[in-house]
This record gives sequence, structure tokens and C-alpha cells, in this order.
Amino acid sequence: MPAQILDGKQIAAAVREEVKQEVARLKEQGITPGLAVVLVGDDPASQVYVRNKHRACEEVGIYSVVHRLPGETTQAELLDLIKQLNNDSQIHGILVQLPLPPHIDEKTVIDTIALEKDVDGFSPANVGNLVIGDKCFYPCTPHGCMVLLDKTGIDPRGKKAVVVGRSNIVGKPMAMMLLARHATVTICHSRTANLAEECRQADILVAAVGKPEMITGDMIKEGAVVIDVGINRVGEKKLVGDVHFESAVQKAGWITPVPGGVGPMTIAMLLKNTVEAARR
Ligand code: NAP
Ligand code: LUD
Repeated sequence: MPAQILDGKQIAAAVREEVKQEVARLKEQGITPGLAVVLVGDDPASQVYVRNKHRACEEVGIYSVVHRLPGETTQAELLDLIKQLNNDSQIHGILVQLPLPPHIDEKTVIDTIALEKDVDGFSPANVGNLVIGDKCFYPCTPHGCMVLLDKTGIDPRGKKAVVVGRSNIVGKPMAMMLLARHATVTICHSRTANLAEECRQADILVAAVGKPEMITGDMIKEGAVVIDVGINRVGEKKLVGDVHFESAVQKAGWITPVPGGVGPMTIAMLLKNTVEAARR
């Protein structure tokens, strides 16, 4: 029997509806949550994501400002803008869309965002809090994956989870969040000796690699939950994940599609974090 679909698009819509109601309640108390998104340069994918974030904010009543800066913007100019946003009382969340042009140091930029406005959850202090289990912002993409599991009634406790990819924005925080929910977690990467063998152990398999369709059905345990974080553009328009959907759907118990899986959840979690920032 083919896998059931973890419908990110639908679950994200339900989350946005919840957020909309929370925003209405905050507004009654005189607080309008505000998000500033900063986009440097004209990367086409980033433009799509930033536009979607802005639209999602408007839909739920979050005040949203997008700062579109030219690719030649200097690091000093970008840091000045972030400092200004740090001091802007209408802005509760600040997100600098990645990747940045090569002449700008991502770490310096992220370090400049005030901790209480770091709705991406990328700053060292926030990551530290995540690791030790203190109050923090959950990075949007792994948070979205966890909510997909929760809303579907899949409890990671005691399950074997394998995360393929160890990036700071997806793989590592994903592994930490699954661990916090009592999964037994393995993290795989480009030097993992036998990736297929590791993946076949997984009750929950998360792919965040950035390699089109590299996780194939033969690498998946019968009935596993497969979460495909990958977004890869192949050819002119086609979007595929890191998982080869056609073969994986025959083995998995649950699987996320691409598009319509993790992507919309990432945006919904950004809205949630922005409301949380405003509430604090
Ligand atoms: P990244 O920073 O490029 O990290 C990729 C990870 O995959 C690295 O840890 C790398 O290992 C590992 N890797 C590369 N080739 C591998 C191989 N052959 N076998 C095993 N592991 C391998 O990417 P990212 O930012 O985490 O993003 C991953 C994917 O998710 C991309 O397609 C990205 O577009 C997508 N993404 C989607 C969302 C969303 O909302 N849906 C959000 C963020 C990212 P090493 O560390 O050893 O190099
Ligand atoms: N930088 C992100 N860079 C890239 N997919 C996203 C993303 C929505 N600072 C910062 O938003 O959280 C971030 N914070 N990221 N990403 C990737 C990553 C960042 C990726 C996909 C989508 C956000 C999304 O909406 C749609 C889907 O999967 O259904 C498809 C949209 C399309 O490309 O047509």
C-alpha cells in the first residue's frame, strides 16, 4: 500500500488559521506583531520565499516590512539596518533571508540581530538554549517538521530517527528537536560510510541534503515516516525534493510531497515565532 501523504500545505493552512486568531487577541491588547524581512540581492528563489512570507503575514494580520537591498549593499550598511530594526518597537521579529552575497559575512549579520527578535532562531545564544532545552525560538524548518509529526499523531518517543544533513539551519536543530522528544537520533552527512544502511534503520527519516532525489525507495524501511526537506529546482520549472518520491512512496508509511510539504510549514512557523516574539 502506498504511503499516506503528510500534507504540509493543508497543515500549514490550519496553523496560519490558529496564528490569525492569536494575532486578533494580541491586537485587542493593543499589540500588533511586526516582522521585518531583509533580502539582499536578487536570487530568484529567495524572492519567491520572501514574497510568500510577506503575503502570509498580511493574511494573518502581522505587520510586515520587506527591505529589499541591492546586491552591492555593503556589510556595514546591512548591519546599520539591522541595528535600526533592533531599536524599532513596531518590529518584534527580524529575518535576514539567506544566502547572502559572498562579500557579506553571515555570522556577523546573524550575531547583530537582537536575541529577542531572532525569529529564525539562528543566533548562537538561541541555538545554545535549544540544545540545553531552555526557552528559545525553534528554527522554522525543523519546527515545521515537528509540527507535521505532531498534527499527524506521530510521536518520536523511542523511535529511531535518522537525519541526513548537518547544516546549522536544518540538520543539526532537527536532530536536537527529535532528541528532545525522546527519539534515538543518528545524523548522517557527506562522510557517512554507509548512508543507505543508516537510512534503512530509520522509523523517521529526515532528508535535508540538497541533492535531487538522492534518497531512493531501497534506502527506506517499510512503513517509515519520510520527511523531505529538500527543495531542488531541476530544468526550467520542476521542483523536486531530496527523496525520490515515486520509489519512496511505495515503501514509506507516511511521506511529505515537494512542493507542498515542509516549505509551507517553514513559513507558518515563522508566523508563529513572530507572534511569540510579540507576546514576550
Ligand atoms: P546545506 O547547508 O547544503 O547542507 C547539506 C548537508 O547535506 C550537509 O551537511 C552535507 O554534508 C550533507 N550532504 C551533502 N551531500 C551528501 C551526500 N551525498 N550524502 C550525505 N549527506 C550529504 O543544506 P541545507 O541548508 O541544510 O538545505 C538542505 C536542503 O533543504 C536544500 O535542498 C535546501 O534547499 C532545502 N531547504 C528547504 C527548506 C524548506 O523550508 N523546505 C528550508 C531550508 C532548506 P557535509 O556537512 O558533510 O558537507
Ligand atoms: N533564510 C530560509 N533561506 C532559505 N516552498 C526558507 C523556504 C519556503 N534566514 C532564512 O524560508 O527560513 C529561512 N530563513 N529558508 N526556505 C528555505 C530557506 C532562508 C523554502 C521553501 C519555501 C521557505 C516554500 O514555500 C514551497 C513548497 O515547498 O511547497 C514551494 C515554493 C516554490 O519555490 O515554488
